[in-house]
Amino acid sequence: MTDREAEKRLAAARAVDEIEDGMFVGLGTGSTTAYAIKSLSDRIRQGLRITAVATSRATEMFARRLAVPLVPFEQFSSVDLTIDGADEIDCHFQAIKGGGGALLREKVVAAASSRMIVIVDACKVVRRLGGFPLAVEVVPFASEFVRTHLADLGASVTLRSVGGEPFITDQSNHILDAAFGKALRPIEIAGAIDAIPGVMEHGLFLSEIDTVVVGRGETVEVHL
Ligand code: ABF
Repeated sequence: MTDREAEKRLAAARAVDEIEDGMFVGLGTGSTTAYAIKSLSDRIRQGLRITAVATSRATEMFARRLAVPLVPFEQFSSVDLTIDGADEIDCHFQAIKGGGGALLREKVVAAASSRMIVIVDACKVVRRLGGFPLAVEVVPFASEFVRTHLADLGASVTLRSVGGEPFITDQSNHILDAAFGKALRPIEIAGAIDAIPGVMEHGLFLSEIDTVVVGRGETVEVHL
């Protein structure tokens, strides 16, 4: 196991320790959260009683394979505790998420959560956001319109594709990856993107995160 994978696993296990019997748990998307779901599955086999909601079809399939009891989020408006990853996170608990393409459901579940824990390996912690491209989910009808407006905001924009075809989200939308670089001013850019018609969601999480758990070497840091 690489150092990074070991760090992810450490952070994931420490976050799962925060889950209490009877909780309604939000499950994020990505490889770090996959470690958390495996750890949660072990706890469930040992008697922990929870129900969970998945933030993507990929997470839903993975969690079902591990016998994590899931319910459809459509019937709920609040979650006790969500555990999810991030692509970048800074000391203000502001993050760029969306590398995995699940940012819309991730943000809804994060906003519905009484407590949101982000779990990362050490290299995800940055002084300034922007090194990682910001994912923007758009309705296909508005893809070029939004691309143009993102470029006007100073980003280098690419339509996310897989095998030469546009990546399709769980909501049947497209994703534009907007590389703003370290000049990114998160609050200003988030407001500007929210104002562009056709945008469904973006990967700036500026107020949802309560706790950051960082795997660093052989240690784990919990930042409240
Ligand atoms: C998800 O976790 C995404 O928002 C983010 O892109 C991803 C990070 O993936 P990984 O944990 O595999 O680095 O929440």
